[in-house]
Amino acid sequence: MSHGKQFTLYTHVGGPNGWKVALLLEELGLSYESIYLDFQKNEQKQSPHIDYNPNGRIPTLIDHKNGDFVLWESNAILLYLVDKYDTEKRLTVTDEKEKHILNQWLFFQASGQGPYFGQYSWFARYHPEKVLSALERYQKETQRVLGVLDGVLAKSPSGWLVGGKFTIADLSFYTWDRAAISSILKDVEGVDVEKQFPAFRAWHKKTEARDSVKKLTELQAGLRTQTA
Ligand SMILES: N[C@@H](CCC(=O)N[C@@H](CS)C(=O)NCC(=O)O)C(=O)O
Repeated sequence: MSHGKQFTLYTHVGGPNGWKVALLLEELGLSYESIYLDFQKNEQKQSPHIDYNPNGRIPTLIDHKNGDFVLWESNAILLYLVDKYDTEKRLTVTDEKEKHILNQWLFFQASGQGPYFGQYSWFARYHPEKVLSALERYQKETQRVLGVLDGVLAKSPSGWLVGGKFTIADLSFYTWDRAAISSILKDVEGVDVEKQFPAFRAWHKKTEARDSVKKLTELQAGLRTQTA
């Protein structure tokens, strides 16, 4: 076991998918050590990380109290953690239909939100050429996804996605939504997230106010200044 912590989390200072897992570990009060990989050095594609995760992308989690069990894909990790360690089922649901709805949101996040928001970041920061049509496509797709969430949340009496409470479904969207607000849609002419997607914005703010989120946002800001 590494330094007596139950989990090792391979992650990245800026990567939204890694912070999702850290947030749930915080929510569940589980102990973990984060190893921040350097993407500039391509550490995610090298040993030791690649030995655990053949996909070479973060996050990867190792559970030392469960025979050094290794898991990757952030939403698979969220499901594992609530299944095994959320004994009171605080952050998940138990009703059969609601379980499927929770999965629906996790799949939508992993296929419809993360990749599109992530592709925007790739074209904005790393792609060698400036491809305006690609940037516009991903900005439009980001707005479309926020519209889907806003429509559903506006009709939800609790203001949460499933089960009438905050669950891993809500948590799974948070970190990429933060990127949408602070970066992807920030300076887009004619776009006002607050006005266009009020139910989405209210939902995002409720998550933002959680202790786990406040703690890790502060930690991330500190790490960013160290690595800047
Ligand atoms: N579907 C995966 C996506 C993982 C992913 O794209 N991670 C990004 C960081 S947020 C990454 O490792 N990028 C580095 C690379 O592609 O080499 C998940 O949810 O875990």
